Amino acid sequence: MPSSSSIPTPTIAPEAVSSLPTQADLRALARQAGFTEAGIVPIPYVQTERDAARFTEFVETGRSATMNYLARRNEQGELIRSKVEVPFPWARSVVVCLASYHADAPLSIASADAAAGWIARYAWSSRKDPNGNVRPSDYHKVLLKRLRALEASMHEAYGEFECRAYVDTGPVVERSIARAAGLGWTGKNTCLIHPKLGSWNFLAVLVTALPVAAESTPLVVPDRCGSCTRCIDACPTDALFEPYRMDASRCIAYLTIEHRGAISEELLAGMGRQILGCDICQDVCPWNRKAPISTDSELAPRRELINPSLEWLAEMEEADFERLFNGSPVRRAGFLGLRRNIAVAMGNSRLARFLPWLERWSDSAQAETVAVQDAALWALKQIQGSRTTELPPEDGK
Ligand code: B12
Ligand code: SF4
Ligand code: SF4
Repeated sequence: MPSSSSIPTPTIAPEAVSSLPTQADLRALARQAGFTEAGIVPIPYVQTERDAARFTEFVETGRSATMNYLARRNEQGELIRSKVEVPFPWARSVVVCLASYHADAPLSIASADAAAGWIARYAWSSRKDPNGNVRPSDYHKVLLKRLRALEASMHEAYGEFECRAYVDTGPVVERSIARAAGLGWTGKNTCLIHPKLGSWNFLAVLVTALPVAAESTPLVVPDRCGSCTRCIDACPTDALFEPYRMDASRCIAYLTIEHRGAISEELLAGMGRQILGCDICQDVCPWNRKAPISTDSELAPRRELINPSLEWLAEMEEADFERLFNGSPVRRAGFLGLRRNIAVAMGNSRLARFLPWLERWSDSAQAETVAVQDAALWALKQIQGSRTTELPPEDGK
């Protein structure tokens, strides 16, 4: 199994674990399966109802934007994701696993070439294939494979039990459960922050019908944000409109990855150079400063995706996009979604060298979608507007 952090991995033989899972047993089994950290939480947990209320508020106030899967209800009208018990009435515990993807690479907030875009850190991942070639990797696949290995070792240790494995896509609010499992606190930026590993971590869960050993209730990590408000102050689109609360419809991660179609003009300037996802509220977080660098060989950064040149990305045709991003989280934005985002970043760069692409994409005969065309027209205005202000007045005064 790939090692995923500098913390030494304890080994454990399945026959050595107790008859019901304890925190220590599960942590050891999860680390053997390749995770950085893990915890197990009984279902329901102490703050189940409070978290359900928070999730309900998020959806009912429209903050889930067009992510309709978050707002799905069952026949009784309950929000399916509000509590683990709603989709899984048989659940007695959730094993929450964490995998660090922190890379030794610049932050998005560091100074960079104005002609470079930003792809969020989580999407840089790669692995080497058996021939030593670097291939894009996607945490969904990588971690699901590890969850399956963990599930198998748990069956060996505890016998047969109902179990579901999810990375991101299951009907559960992973960060709530991770917090309840003692893996960190919810930061004011809404991310799960582990006291040693920071927030550059993926989450993966196993919902199980196994009760947790009575003496092994997780210790919840207290909130350590204190009086800090760096993430809120740094968010360029005011998506973090209050501590711990996000309006996803304003979040650049949502706009660049999940949102289809044109982006509201009001938000375009704030998007800056982010072309896929956004790392700003984590880059400014002091808890990420000392986070150890991950050595996970299946989540290794692809250097060409760090501060990528917008020109390089703009030259890409759909076949190139497929070749570069097949098997990568970048693919979720889609070729034309990424192109729309590139046009916005070009506009925000104010660089005249991007005019040829923007002119082509803004031409209705050549633009492939209204979203790309709209973004290109807006970007042209930004560049042309800033050039006009740079010119001396015509009468020479
Ligand atoms: C939808 C979604 C998004 C949406 C909405 C994000 C959001 N804040 O809800 C968008 C597209 C914007 C997004 C962005 C990102 N995402 Co996302 N996303 C999800 C997904 C699929 C569901 C999240 C969800 O249910 N949100 C609903 C809200 C209510 O949940 P929440 O914000 O976690 O709410 C908690 C707190 O805000 C808090 N809370 C709410 N109200 C209040 C009020 C008070 C007073 C207090 C104290 C607390 C509090 O309690 C809630 C429960 O714990 C999860 C995977 C999953 N199945 O859980 C991944 C997930 C959350 N995303 C993840 C990642 C990596 C990202 C990005 C970093 C990617 C990027 N770089 O672009 C950004 C981070 C942006 C950010 N600051 O959150 C990771 C997070 C890992 C971590 N360490 O936190 C997850 C867990 C995926 C995974 N399997 O690893 N994401
Ligand atoms: S990811 Fe970016 S846009 Fe979203 S809340 Fe954080 S700083 Fe704001
Ligand atoms: S930047 Fe500050 S307020 Fe925001 S999550 Fe980090 S510690 Fe908390």
